[in-house]
Amino acid sequence: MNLSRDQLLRAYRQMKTIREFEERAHAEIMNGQIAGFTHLYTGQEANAVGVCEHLDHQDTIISTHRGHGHCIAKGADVIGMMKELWGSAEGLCKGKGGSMHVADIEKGILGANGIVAGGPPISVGSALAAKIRKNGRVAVSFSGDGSVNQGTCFEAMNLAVVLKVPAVFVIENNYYSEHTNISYAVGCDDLKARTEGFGFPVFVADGADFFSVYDAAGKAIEHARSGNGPAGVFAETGRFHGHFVGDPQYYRADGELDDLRENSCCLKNFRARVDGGGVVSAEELDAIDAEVMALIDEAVSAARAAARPTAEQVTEDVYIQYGSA
Ligand SMILES: Cc1ncc(C[n+]2csc(CCOP(=O)(O)OP(=O)(O)O)c2C)c(N)n1
Ligand SMILES: [Mg+2]
Repeated sequence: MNLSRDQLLRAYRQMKTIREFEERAHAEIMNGQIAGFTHLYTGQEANAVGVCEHLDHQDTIISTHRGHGHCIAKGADVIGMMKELWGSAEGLCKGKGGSMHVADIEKGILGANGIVAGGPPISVGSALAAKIRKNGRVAVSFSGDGSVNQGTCFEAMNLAVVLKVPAVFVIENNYYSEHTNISYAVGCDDLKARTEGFGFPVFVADGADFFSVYDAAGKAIEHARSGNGPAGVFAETGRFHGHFVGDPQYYRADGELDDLRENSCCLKNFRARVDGGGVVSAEELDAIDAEVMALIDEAVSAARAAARPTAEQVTEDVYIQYGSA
């Protein structure tokens, strides 16, 4: 695959940053330091990074309730995000969004989104804006296996084809919608085929493998950017934590989580893939690990020390102008 050394190092750093952001957020929530409801993305990092490495700040993404990874992959400031989780006035959204509503319009991050399948229709709007303005941008929505049973998702996919807009629908199949397995919740055996039934190509990826996602996403994004209308990416993936932090996960099979961490870890897979290739060394990846850990420590210290919003600030920014994004 045609990836430069810098691109490889950057992709690994992004995945590692998401992993450690999530693991630390998990620990801080369990310690009672972060309030609110949180869904962790750990295990799915290759999907966010494999897609967003094809995008720049002009392109847009719309995320989900499990959105930290998508936002970091798209370039959100990690310290600002940690402050946001802490509910600080210095957070990316002044502490008013929290985990499920991180957004950064300047970076093309139209927001995490607590409504399952709320993202695909927004991405069609953003893609329509790109088509009208002829600016070559694409609009990506991330959503889960649970989202593809929602009417909003069907409507968005159909409308994207009808309008022939540069929308890319990334479906992350982690096999669960809350606690319900896909085998119970989805009425057909082939979600890819069902999605293609709307009339656009869908590229399948192994969501534990950055290179697989990067390849599939590259084809989908190229298709959309070239004016051919929407495309999809369908990634098989696994989440290492529960649906939400605190989920006892009684619905998991014995050994399922251990197996996921052992055999479906994108960081391990990345290391195995580049090992011995002579382009990136294990020592360089170790150095990145250390830098990421230092960044996450810095983010937590900064979040702990950051100012809380005042009572007067509660009514500020209730309505906001989003500019041209
Ligand atoms: C419209 C809507 N219905 C139900 C919910 C409750 N809910 C929150 S997350 C979730 C499951 C989503 O599953 P999936 O799309 O597979 O994403 P994942 O949690 O696996 O990342 C549900 C049903 C919601 N937030 N919005
Ligand atoms: Mg799911």
